[in-house]
Amino acid sequence: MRVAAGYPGTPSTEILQTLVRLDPDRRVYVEWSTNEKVALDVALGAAMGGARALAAMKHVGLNVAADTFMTAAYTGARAGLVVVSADDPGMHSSQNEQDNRLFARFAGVPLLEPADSQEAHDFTVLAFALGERFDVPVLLRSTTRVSHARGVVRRAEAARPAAPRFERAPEKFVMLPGYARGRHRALLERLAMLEREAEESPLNRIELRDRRFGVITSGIVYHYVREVMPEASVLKLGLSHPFPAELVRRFAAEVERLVVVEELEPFLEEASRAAGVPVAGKAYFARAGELSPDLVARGLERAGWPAPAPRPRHAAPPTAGRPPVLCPGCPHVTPYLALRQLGAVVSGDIGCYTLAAMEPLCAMDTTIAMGSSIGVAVGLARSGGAAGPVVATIGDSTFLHAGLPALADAASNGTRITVVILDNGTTAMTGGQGHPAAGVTIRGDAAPAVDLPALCRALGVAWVKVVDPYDLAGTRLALGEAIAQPGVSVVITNRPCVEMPVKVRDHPFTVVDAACTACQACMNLGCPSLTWSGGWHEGRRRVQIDAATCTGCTVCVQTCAPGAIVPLPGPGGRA
Ligand SMILES: Cc1ncc(C[n+]2csc(CCOP(=O)(O)OP(=O)(O)O)c2C)c(N)n1
Repeated sequence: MRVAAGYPGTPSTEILQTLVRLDPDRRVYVEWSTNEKVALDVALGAAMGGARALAAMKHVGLNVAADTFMTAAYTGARAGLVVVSADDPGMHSSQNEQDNRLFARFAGVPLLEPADSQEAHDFTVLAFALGERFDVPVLLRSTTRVSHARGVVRRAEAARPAAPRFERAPEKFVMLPGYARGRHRALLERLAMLEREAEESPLNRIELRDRRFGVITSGIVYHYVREVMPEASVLKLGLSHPFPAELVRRFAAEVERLVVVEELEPFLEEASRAAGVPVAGKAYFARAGELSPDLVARGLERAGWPAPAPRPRHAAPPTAGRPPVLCPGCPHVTPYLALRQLGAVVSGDIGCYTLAAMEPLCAMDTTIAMGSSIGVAVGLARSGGAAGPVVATIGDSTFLHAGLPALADAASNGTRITVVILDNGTTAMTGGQGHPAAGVTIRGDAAPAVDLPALCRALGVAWVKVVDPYDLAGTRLALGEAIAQPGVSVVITNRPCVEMPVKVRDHPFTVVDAACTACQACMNLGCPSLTWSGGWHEGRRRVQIDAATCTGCTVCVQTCAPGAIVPLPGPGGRA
């Protein structure tokens, strides 16, 4: 492989980060792209140029890249092109749990479903070869449990692909209707050939054991089935689209009773039925959420199979429920505090700052998809139904990913909204990856950085202001001014993420217990360094600061009317 591109997103982020770690000699060109569509375009262009390429993204990223993906299935490429979709059943860290196996069927490309770390490696190697044999992009679909598993992996010899060479072939690469019609027919012919491949592929294997019980499954769920009912016969599908209908019919004829066990959509189940095998699956297993060995065992029981033996349990010590919180000193807090005070209707976006929707800030009214905040704000403003000023809040990475077209839309149509760009210089939510305004590449090299205020002006915004979010009054003032503008206004915050590149720390603060009037105004910040002290004042609890985690951002000091919050005396303190 010569080129790899992606946009961070759990559980896919580690793919490119690990690639960089394993490739210190820089034999592969690796980039964080501005968004997933750009990543897929980069990978497709590289493959057209004859270089093996990979594009990695989380499942919802494929929605962003879908425009390219659907047509790349027509063009194919010269060299292998692998698209990795890291799905997230159970929504551990996602806004939905769509099943991207359906994308393979939709686009008409082969689908590989690894079940563990070794298969993730082996299937990727095979995907390049398969893609080259059939001149087609290959979708490699993982799920959180596979993506985040660790295991010993035997690495294959790196292939020595032919020297890259771009050859002009407009009828293949220029998708004008006249050429695209031919390519659509080519895609369908290719699918018919791939169907034969799926019937014979060693990735699809029948494991005959007790013939009374047969399971059709794929991915991590294969291991769950093996764990809870090791005696069952299994048809394990690794190349599950195109569907090996004949193989499934053969398996069905070998076993007495048959169920499909799969997470999310009835993808294999419907295909089995279409192949004339009257099989059930979702009658026993939920269509929403992640499966587990326990849930598989219970589903098999529901199907009337002999109850699988109880599994040994590792008794986990009870833990207190802890909602996710913004970090101590997080610069995202004050704009939301101010927006609540200003009575704004806030359309939010996706990033750490989405936590502003939760207690105690409770300052976000909508969150949909990356970049949606600005378009949704336009719609809310145009609806005439918003009771206050309409404000979109969006992180710097998200703004560059999908916010630019919407801001140009708002500016060119003169819609009265305010956009707050929470510029912390990084993609914090996914672990601190660079982006085009961060000035750093995935390999840590310095890079030119987009000038966000200049960019907003270039998009047609006349009123742009940069504020220090650690200045509570200044932030409130700027936001007040912004929402008074007749058209689009933009406020950009300018403090770095407290975790980047190393933990930002200043002198910690402390609360003078006797001076604390227990007004609890500081508690509105939701800062994890602020906790209840043992002291009381007029029936209310006083507050204390955990000096070990306080970053010294001073925001709580600014909320404290009696002036009870002071620098911690002593070494490292200010007094
Ligand atoms: C289409 C899509 N791609 C990727 C993600 C994963 N993701 C969630 S938030 C986010 C960006 C966060 O960065 P930023 O907007 O700068 O906010 P921060 O977390 O730094 O506050 C990413 C990449 C996603 N949810 N959807």
